[in-house]
Amino acid sequence: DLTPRPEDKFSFGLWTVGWQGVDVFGPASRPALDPVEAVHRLADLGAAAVTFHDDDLLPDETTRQATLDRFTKALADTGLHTEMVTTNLFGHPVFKEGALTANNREVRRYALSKVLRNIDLAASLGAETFVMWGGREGAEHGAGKNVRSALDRMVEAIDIACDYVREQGYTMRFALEPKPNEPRGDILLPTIGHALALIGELEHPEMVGLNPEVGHEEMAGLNFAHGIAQALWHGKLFHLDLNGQHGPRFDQDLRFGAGNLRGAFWTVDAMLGSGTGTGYDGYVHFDYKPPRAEAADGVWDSARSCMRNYLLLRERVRAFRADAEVQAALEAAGVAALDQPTLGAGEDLADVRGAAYDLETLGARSVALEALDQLALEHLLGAR
Ligand code: GLT
Ligand code: MN
Ligand code: MN
Ligand code: MN
Repeated sequence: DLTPRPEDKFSFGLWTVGWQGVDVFGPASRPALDPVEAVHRLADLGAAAVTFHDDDLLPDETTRQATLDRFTKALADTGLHTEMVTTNLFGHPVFKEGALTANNREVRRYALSKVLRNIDLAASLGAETFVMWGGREGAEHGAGKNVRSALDRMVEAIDIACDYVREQGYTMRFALEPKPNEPRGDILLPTIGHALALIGELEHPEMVGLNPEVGHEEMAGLNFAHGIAQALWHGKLFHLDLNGQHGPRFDQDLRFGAGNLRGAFWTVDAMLGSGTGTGYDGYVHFDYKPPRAEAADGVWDSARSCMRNYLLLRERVRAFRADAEVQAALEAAGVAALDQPTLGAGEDLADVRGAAYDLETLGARSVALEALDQLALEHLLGAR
């Protein structure tokens, strides 16, 4: 069934459907979208939750409480949940040279205060996840950033935020979002792997995981399905950002399913844990930008399409995994044999080193991978 339902746990950033189309070549092409309207529209389309940056919802101190009241009423009226909150540490010129890792200490302290205030807001709304995307944490110039010090300051800020959450008795977890570049020439924590390694240096690593985005990994030429499979293997896929991207170029933030469609198929397969037994059970969060050319109708068409494409791909993935011919092809490819440890119980290295290996036969063996992959393509193309 291709109707989005709350149990599908679809979620959208207010900044996605609310993007006005401002880019480096021109101003807004669409009017501002009231967050209350966004909540109602998304609920009507079948979403379960929304997410936002502090400044998306509450850009202005004088209207802060009134907006918050209208927003929480809209949530109550629709049953939508705020599952994730994040902090805008990139828009204001004060963050032009970085936020939590700016060279300027005043800026770092201001950024930290903005994060702490926003953690309180996230907790008051019951958000489970707090995302940290460091779009301005990086550099364009080789000598202008001491990378070791920047990583020290990043760890310091995350440790402080974790301590604060513990002291307040909040239950939310943090999710780091990697991105290789844009807006900075080179961003710190550019990929899933870099971010995973940083988590190992934290005081409370159990509180911190990842929020990987399809397009960001693909900008770096990486395989997103493999990236989230590894994050799952580490127990670190706390959240994710689904969208579309055509290979290494500027961040396109296409609707999910556009761009690398084959990658999207394997992404859904990895999320369902179908090849591995361990999947993702968090919110299915879309972080995309309705193209600047679209008017309001196109905004809602694209939001609807993100969910529909996910459901279509889920249907295709399930059909692929349930197909008896696919199971035979998996068998022929020996995929399950990799589950077996390389050394058997009670064996020692002499068993491995002393054995005779028939390299001729092993070198000539069938791996049967093309046949298996063609079955996946046939399912993706609707031919099976
Ligand atoms: C910004 C960025 C996204 C991040 C958001 C979280 S903001 O739109 O392009 O990838 O997920 O700060
Ligand atoms: Mn501590
Ligand atoms: Mn992006
Ligand atoms: Mn994102």
